[in-house]
Amino acid sequence: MKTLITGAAGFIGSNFVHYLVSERPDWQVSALDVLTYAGNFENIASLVESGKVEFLKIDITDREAIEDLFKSEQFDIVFHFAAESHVDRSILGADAFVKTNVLGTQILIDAARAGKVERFMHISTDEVYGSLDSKGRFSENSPLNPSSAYSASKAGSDLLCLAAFKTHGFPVIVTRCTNNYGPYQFPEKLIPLFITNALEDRELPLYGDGMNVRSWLYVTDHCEALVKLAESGRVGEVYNIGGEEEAEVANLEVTRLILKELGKPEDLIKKVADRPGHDRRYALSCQKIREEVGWQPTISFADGLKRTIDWYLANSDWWKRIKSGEYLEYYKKNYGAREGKY
Ligand code: NAD
Ligand code: TDX
Repeated sequence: MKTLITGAAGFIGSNFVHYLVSERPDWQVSALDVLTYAGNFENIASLVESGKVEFLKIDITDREAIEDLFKSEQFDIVFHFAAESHVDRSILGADAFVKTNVLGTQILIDAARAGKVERFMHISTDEVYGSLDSKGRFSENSPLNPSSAYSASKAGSDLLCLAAFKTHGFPVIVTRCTNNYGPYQFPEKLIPLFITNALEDRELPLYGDGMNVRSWLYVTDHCEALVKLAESGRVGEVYNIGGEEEAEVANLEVTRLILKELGKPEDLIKKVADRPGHDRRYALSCQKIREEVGWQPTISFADGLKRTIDWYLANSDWWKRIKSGEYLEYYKKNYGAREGKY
């Protein structure tokens, strides 16, 4: 099986590359990434250097380069992770989100269709459904109601994939997953940001009242779901992928668990001005994937959080290198104006 993974040097993409090499050793893996601020070649360097994985530095919005790739190599499956992925950055400026997430996805669809791929796995997000209050959960049939330019651009890309199925029979599966966490996550997202800030005895900037709820899924559980769906999911369908009810946790509680595990004081928590358009709660019904492909999460939130904290403790060189240069400029832009505003 010849497999192309886009966004392979990012958080979920790089975990997926490691997962495939270990769980499907007979698959040939090509890892594509343009290496934006969020892409880190180091995440997959050992596999590329040992010859297990081919690395392709290509921008998915470069139509000519993407078309040439699909003409020169015959891929059976594409796992499409490449995206601009951070909500706060989409609030500061949306152009890159529209370009990569919408146009980049269409360019890949066109090239993959011409290249006659057998499966195109489009990795999307629960954020396309918008926000819930304290009750209920979204199913695959819930209407799309995104709140940020990030989630609107992901919703747009989902619709382009489903349109390509209806118009051309393009063999696509759209997956919508809840919040992932685990090793190699860029320290702009809640869990790695708060672990690394706490380790540096810096404040943890909690948005609003801290009672927004996310449903957390350990990244290897997501990887397993994607492989199972590629192997036995139905094309033209959408599948939700999510954590168990015990993994639906308010941000304040996540923050307290991190501080407790690290033995750090709660006065590091600083409530700051809220994220504009901040979705209150996400929760998914995952009956479809459970019944059709027999997948369910295997790692509890308590266990996953401990593993994640241990990884950041053991890999301080990795995150300390990231938390410099461009990162510090972004941090000032996103958090500077929030100081003391809540
Ligand atoms: P990430 O930001 O860590 O990684 C994205 C990767 O895509 C980076 O390596 C980046 O260099 C690459 N990339 C960006 N623009 C590109 C371009 N134009 N051409 C080629 N490569 C490009 O993101 P992530 O958290 O790993 O998310 C991966 C995918 O999963 C995204 O599509 C995201 O919407 C989706 N998703 C993420 C989560 C989550 O909790 N992180 C949850 C559900 C769905
Ligand atoms: O500094 C912070 N303070 C804070 O209170 C940050 C970065 C976040 N938060 C809150 C906002 C959210 O309620 O924590 C929660 C999680 O925030 P993020 O880590 O930014 O994730 P979220 O906005 O929920 O989106 C994530 O899950 C769905 C990913 O970034 C998306 O790529 C994915 O689609």
